Amino acid sequence: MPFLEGKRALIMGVAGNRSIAFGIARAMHREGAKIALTCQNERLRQRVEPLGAEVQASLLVECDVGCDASIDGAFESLNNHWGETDIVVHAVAFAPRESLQGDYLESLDRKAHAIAHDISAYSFAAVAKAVRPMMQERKGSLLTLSYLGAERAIPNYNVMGAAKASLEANVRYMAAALGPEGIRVNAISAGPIRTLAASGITGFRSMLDTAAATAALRRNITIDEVGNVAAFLCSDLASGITGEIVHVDAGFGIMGA
Ligand code: NAD
Ligand code: 0WE
Repeated sequence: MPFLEGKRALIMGVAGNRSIAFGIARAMHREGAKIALTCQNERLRQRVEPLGAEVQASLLVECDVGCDASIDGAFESLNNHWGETDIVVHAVAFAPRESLQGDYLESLDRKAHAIAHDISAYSFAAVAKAVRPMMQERKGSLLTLSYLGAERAIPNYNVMGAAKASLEANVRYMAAALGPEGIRVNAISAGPIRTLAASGITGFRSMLDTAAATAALRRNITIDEVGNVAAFLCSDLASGITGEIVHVDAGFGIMGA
């Protein structure tokens, strides 16, 4: 019995077939959810359209979360499309590339800090605000993606670590604010995966190798493993879980050395 039958899920952050958001869309589709997607811009739309077809997405709308009007426009489209919504997945992050390498303080500036927090943390709460009226009486569920760099100082992750810490605090405050309406808010803290966002990060290959060598399960994780946990967390099977950060990292984060 598929466990997301009758649920409507909006998934934000598909950029290609390796995107974590795409793994989540596939798992949710398999479990019977109806899927709508957002992509960042016109340019990505071409790449995302065929992926949308794979998960029978009934809507693909552009949404740049750095822009209030774009968020409003996307959720207006969603409201016109199917109105009430059960699930929103936020799989979006960005910091200027120069800030993701070298000494934290050397590469830090006010603008990079603001952008990282705006796109990677604030946007999750902004999206929650936009979808809130569409989730009334629907036992809604919101999910975002974090990384261990929120909790530990990971070389080169730099300002994204601060932004992910903010994102995880947002999960708790949002869960507290939306709990009385029956809306749950959680995050998956995923281990490293080679996606578009990871390509071009200096030393990513060796990071993957180290993670695989150290993790309790002695391997890395896949977008499908993240997708399965995401589908569970956004389903009624997880009705008692909110404000939680679930690690899907093959047991890397629990190791002491
Ligand atoms: P990805 O490149 O496939 O996805 C990142 C998405 O963010 C893209 O779709 C991109 O278009 C979108 N985005 C960036 N700026 C945006 C904006 N202004 N408006 C709208 N969308 C915007 O990479 P991914 O690894 O699948 O990343 C998804 C999430 O998973 C991110 O939050 C990332 O931090 C998180 N994460 C990734 C890893 C990893 O190792 N890949 C590990 C843990 C967590
Ligand atoms: O959250 C992320 C990466 C998010 C990301 C990626 C980019 C690359 C392109 C944010 N902004 C940008 N900006 C760009 O211009 N991850 C969890 C993957 C990741 O990124 C790292 C990692 C890991 C893991 C960067 C340094 C060290 C480790």
